[in-house]
Amino acid sequence: MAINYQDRIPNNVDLGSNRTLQRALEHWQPEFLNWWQELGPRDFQVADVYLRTATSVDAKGWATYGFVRMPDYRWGIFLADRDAERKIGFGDFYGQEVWQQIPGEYRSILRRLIVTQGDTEPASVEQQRMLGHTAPSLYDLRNLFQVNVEEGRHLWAMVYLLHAYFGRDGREEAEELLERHSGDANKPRILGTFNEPIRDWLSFFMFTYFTDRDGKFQLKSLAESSFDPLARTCSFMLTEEAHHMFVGDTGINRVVRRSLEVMKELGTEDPMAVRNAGAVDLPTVQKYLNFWFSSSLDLFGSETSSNAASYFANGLKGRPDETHYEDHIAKEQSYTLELPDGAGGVKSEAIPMRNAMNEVTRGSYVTDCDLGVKRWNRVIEKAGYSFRLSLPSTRFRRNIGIWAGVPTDPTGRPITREEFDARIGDWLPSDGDRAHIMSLMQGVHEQGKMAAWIAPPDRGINNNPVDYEYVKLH
Ligand code: BYC
Repeated sequence: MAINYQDRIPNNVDLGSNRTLQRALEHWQPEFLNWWQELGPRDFQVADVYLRTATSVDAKGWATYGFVRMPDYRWGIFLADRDAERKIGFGDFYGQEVWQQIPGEYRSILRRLIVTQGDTEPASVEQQRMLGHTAPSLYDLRNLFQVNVEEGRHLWAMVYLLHAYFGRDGREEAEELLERHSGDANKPRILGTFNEPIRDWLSFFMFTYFTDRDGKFQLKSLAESSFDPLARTCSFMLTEEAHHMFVGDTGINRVVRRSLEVMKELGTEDPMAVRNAGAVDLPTVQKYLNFWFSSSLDLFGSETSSNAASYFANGLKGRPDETHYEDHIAKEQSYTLELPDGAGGVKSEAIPMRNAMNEVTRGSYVTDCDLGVKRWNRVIEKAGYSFRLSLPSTRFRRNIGIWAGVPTDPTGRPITREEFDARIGDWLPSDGDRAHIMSLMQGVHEQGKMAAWIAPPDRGINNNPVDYEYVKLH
């Protein structure tokens, strides 16, 4: 369905026919724009950026490219087309008509889910706001801004639902989405990872690989929702999300490739030599990976969760790719968890499957994360080196769930707190590692140039060359 760009707020939900809703959203719009100016990408608001904008939600028209100043980006409300035949795909209401309105008893839990999802979107823009200055090329600068404007649009997607379906409570929540800020001591963002600073591009690539991938799995779970407008919104958001993970995947690949080139040139694998030559050594890549992967694992919530069980029972939030499962009721099944036994060991416990839905989704996420690690390792192997990157155990450095605060090594073996503290610098970025990465962060804003710590991408955007002027700075 085509998107109406004549309205002040582009949309394909026939906003014009609901004057009250339209006015409420038009009231929120300037607050969003103020937030964007204050906490969006710092200092690049007058640059012309080669951005893609959705013009329809079907496969052909959703990506149209052109130069846009970010504050003029057409943020809007786009839902995937409605399937009149769609039925609830899991839980206690399996097989019934999906809901176009929210049954009263589920209002508050659904609002909490939508607010939590919505909170992450502006949070990520805030986290990344200083990165423009240190971009390794115009190609990367453009990708950063593409990610940022789309996260802004994902905020719009959730704000539309809050305004359209939750009345006054929803309007208040929409305001608060612009009042909490990443890392703010008094009003932080809701989920832990979204309060972590992103000061360098290695962290940005790790975030877009690991944290945006949490987004993928959470959106897939919500795209299964019995509340049809939420499902349709999330389905369309997923098409935009793919590019964000591509930025992370290829970004890490390019850092690794450059590291390997330097190792070849120098004839050594010595991390210090690689650093002195102005690249990122592979052990540091592993430490950043450990940090962002473990933080992103927490975003799935506790292994055993009565919230997750009731989301599943009510059909509000399912498993990603629910159709791939045989039993959509999941009432009789159990799931075996491995948890700390309180005496430095590990024990097994069977819990009802519905309570384990966070863990099920986390498991699918880990499998997906590993695909990229395998691809990066193939690059290292092809270059003739024996170093391998790997995902740490899901028990490692957890802050949420049954392994929260339990010291383990990256293989998941429980260890003492003393050993953990003594070895932390081998596993997570130390001050020295961070200082080295920061020392590499010198912006390269000249057309056709690339920072020395990262290899150029294989291809440019939308069939343009890599050295195209993706951002016109004035
Ligand atoms: N940090 O039963 P529990 C994305 C809270 S990313 C802090 O364990 P539940 C994106 C939890 O909220 C996708 N708090 O978990 C990526 C709950 O608090 P309340 C974002 C945490 O409820 C990159 C309490 O602990 N979308 O889109 O089953 C760039 C007990 O909860 C954390 C969603 O998350 C944490 N890590 O599941 C831009 C989807 N983990 O409510 C965007 C919506 C848990 O009792 N959210 N808590 O005060 C949800 O589905 C669920 O809230 C969670 C937690 C999966 C997060």
